[in-house]
Amino acid sequence: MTTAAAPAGRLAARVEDIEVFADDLDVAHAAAIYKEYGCLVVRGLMKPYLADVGGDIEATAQQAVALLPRAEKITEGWKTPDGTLFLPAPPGFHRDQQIMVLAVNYQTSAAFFHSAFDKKTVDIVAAILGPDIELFGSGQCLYKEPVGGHPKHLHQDSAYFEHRFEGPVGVLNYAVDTDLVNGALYVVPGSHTMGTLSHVDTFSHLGLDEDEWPWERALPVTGQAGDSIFFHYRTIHGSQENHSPAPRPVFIHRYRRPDDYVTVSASTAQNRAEAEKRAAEAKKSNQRGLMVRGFRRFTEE
Ligand SMILES: O=C(O)CCC(=O)C(=O)O
Repeated sequence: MTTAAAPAGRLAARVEDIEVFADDLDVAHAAAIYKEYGCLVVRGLMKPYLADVGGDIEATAQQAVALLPRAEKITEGWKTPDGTLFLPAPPGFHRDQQIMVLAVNYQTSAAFFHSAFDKKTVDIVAAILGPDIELFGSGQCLYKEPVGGHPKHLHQDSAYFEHRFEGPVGVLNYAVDTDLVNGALYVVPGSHTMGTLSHVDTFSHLGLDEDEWPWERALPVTGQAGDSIFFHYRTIHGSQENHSPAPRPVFIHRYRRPDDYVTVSASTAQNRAEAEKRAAEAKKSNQRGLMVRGFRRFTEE
């Protein structure tokens, strides 16, 4: 449903317009929604993996907190030896630092890796990107701690990793029931066609100017544990603080064409500006991800 009355960069979509159900999946219809809106909700897609992935997430959270005394300061916050990224904690929190990106990934969790090969998930991605698909990155787990856990301001992933071609399809999966209190994902349907917008430095790294992109321009997607949200890497998205008494983790897979590659990689406005100057030097050859479907043909660079 597209209406002329929609504000710029936003199709007048309701959640029902971008939603399908894993139990009754029409792959072509799901891909058509994604192509029109730059986002797609698939209810129940990751349910089969929840118990195992959730167990690894909680074990990793405990491990990361135990490693906090050994954390080193980095540009984005603090990093513990297991690779977990911490930010300053909200006021009144019982620690000085809170978890942001938890070190659960394909190197640490077989359950997480296994879920990346989910047939229905890869079928949808293949209908979007084509028959040959590689993983981009090692999977990611964003973990909002209880009672104020970090917001992730509205942003486009392309601000962090600009690509040569179509860019990755992100699949963000709710590991717990997620609502407006504990940090539902907001998306801006239709914003994937806007190109990469200028981002500024925020508490949660690169983000859009809040005056220009207030939360009211985005559509919140509440859901149950196991629901998945597909989004184009230029689709504007973000999530607010977790004000519930329990953690709010999500786990994310990213898929791309096997010939696609990062041309600009950044986490701050300054390092983005510097990386843009080197974009033409980027090559595929040192960025080969693991194949989840199809075949990588040899190409000369
Ligand atoms: O935890 C979240 O909801 C934020 C995820 C996100 O914005 C991202 O991965 O780019």
